Amino acid sequence: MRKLKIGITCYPTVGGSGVIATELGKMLAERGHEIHFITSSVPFRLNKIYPTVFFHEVEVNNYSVFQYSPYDIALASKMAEVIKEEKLDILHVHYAIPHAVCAVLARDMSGENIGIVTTLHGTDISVLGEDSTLAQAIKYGIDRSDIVTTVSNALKEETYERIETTKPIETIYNFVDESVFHPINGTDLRARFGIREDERVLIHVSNFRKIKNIPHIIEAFMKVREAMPAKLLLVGDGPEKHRVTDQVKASPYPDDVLFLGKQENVAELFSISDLKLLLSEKESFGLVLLEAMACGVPGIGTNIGGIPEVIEHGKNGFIVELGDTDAVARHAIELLSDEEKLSAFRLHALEAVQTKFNSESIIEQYEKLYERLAAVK
Ligand code: GMT
Repeated sequence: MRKLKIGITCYPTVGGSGVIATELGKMLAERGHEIHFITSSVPFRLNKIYPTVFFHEVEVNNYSVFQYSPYDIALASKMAEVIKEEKLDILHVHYAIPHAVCAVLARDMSGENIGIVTTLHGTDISVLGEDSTLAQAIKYGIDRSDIVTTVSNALKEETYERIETTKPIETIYNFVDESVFHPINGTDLRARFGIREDERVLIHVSNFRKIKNIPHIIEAFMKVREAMPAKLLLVGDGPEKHRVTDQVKASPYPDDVLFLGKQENVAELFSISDLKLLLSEKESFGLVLLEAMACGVPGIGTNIGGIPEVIEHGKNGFIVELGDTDAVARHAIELLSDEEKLSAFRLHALEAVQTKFNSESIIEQYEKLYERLAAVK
């Protein structure tokens, strides 16, 4: 296909949407496209130099008359500048608010007929879509984009339920960089954390927000711990941390829960784990589940949003109803006490990453969208 100049905007410092946008940009650059990140800071996963990846910083004017600094206007102006100066073919924005709206404004400002692709990631619909002050702006961003994608079919359905739009929406699943997320052998991490040979390791990685339901994870883990020696690794930080710490202190096995805080090399932590838990009440996809699966770790997740599209129940993990910590514990104990079954689940998890969520085929799906759009622009 012809090599394109693609602008990418995302939240550069946190969250799965920023991770996907950055990994997408890196992989597109490796396939010969020219990538222009238009963001407020260098995306945190952009940790290597690529000759065809450029960063354009959005700077916000803090003029004293502003009660609130106008980030959205600054972003749209920067987008318009980059569209014109770099002669972009496509602007791909991740997360509807404010990015899709800014992209539409930037197209107008630049006077160029640039193609806009908007990828919805989850909370931009499931949380912000509930807010009446934002719903119209989300609809506007969706309707005025040329192509809209979601990261799961569940999110597509939810978008139609919450936002009054008839815009065709396409699902393109998330992916991981398989050169980073793969089983890492020979690590002495288990020993360094004081995890004994006979102990099973369960892991949860998140931003510790309320919707992640970490209290259910602790509850389920304690039930597993009753039945077998095990440790729970809690990776991440966020608003629920204090509540969770108190819950663990009051639990029967406080020493078996390890708070690791924010970590960079989560692939190493997944690689010493046997089971990933994600018991969220909202989750459009659950990228962390896929990261764990890529390291050969099956997951237990709630029957919520896109989670059942990632975990195949009874094959590479289990799906449970929200709040049913007995079911989580039952499935976990069943799996963790059967070495043969656990190995089969591990293999199926790896297989799903290589097939359904294969990064190359997912990048190709995005390329096909860009190609389609560039042809009519
Ligand atoms: O909720 C998060 O963990 C962050 C959030 C974000 O906007 O970065 O994640 C959303 O996008 C991810 C990448 O597409 C998805 O894997 C997460 O499931 C989704 N979070 C929610 O829907 C709550």
